[in-house]
Amino acid sequence: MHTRTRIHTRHALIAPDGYVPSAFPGWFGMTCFVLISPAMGANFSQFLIVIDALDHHVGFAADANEHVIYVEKGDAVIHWAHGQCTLSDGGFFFAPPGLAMTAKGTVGTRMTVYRKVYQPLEGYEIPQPLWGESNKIKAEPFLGNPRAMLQTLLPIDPAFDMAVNIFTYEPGATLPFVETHIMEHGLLMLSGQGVYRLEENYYPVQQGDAIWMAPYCPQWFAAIGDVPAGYLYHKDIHRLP
Ligand code: UGY
Ligand code: MN
Repeated sequence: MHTRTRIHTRHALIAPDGYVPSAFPGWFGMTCFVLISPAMGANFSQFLIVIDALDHHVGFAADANEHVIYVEKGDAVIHWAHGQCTLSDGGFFFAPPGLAMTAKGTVGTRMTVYRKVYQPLEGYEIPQPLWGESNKIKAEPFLGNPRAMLQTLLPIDPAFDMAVNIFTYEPGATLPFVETHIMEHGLLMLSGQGVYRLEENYYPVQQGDAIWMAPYCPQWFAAIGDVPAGYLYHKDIHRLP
């Protein structure tokens, strides 16, 4: 038997061939895979939720965690005490800490959720709920390379302690150097394929794979194949260590 999944102390590649769902009280009609979590040493969690039935429930209580929901495919309606919004393919929602919410989707909807304890910043209000569509967010060349385009989904504002970005590479494009940084990443391959360097390892990766990069995990990516390689990732930002 074989799996591409690798779990190390400073990084992990989690391939769909090994996914096993979790059960949570009150959640039904969906499948939830906790792909990354503090149980592996991360400072955040990354869930993949797939809606299986018309009658389903996915809910998050009001606690110290902020959440970002990204709809990879399908439709989702997010409800909270004072509002609601509808997301479709590429839609995203930011829920500040203290916001209880539910997500209702059509059958087959795939959502990624980032969940992390929010770190307040003196002098700044906790951000309000916010949502948008990634296909309306301008892509910028990464460090001047128009073949490696970056979209920044959340506002660049010190009140946010998390960035959620989409990186899209033309085949053959690469990260320009092996990055080593304090910021942690949780990543989902949205399209295409490539080779991810994590510490001293080079992994073939493809659509559907998730990756955890702990702080200071040396990282590099090269896109290969016939179609652009895209990934969604989160990054902790704007707070002194
Ligand atoms: O934002 C980043 O740190 C990004 N360049 N890292 C990555 O794609 N692995
Ligand atoms: Mn990085």
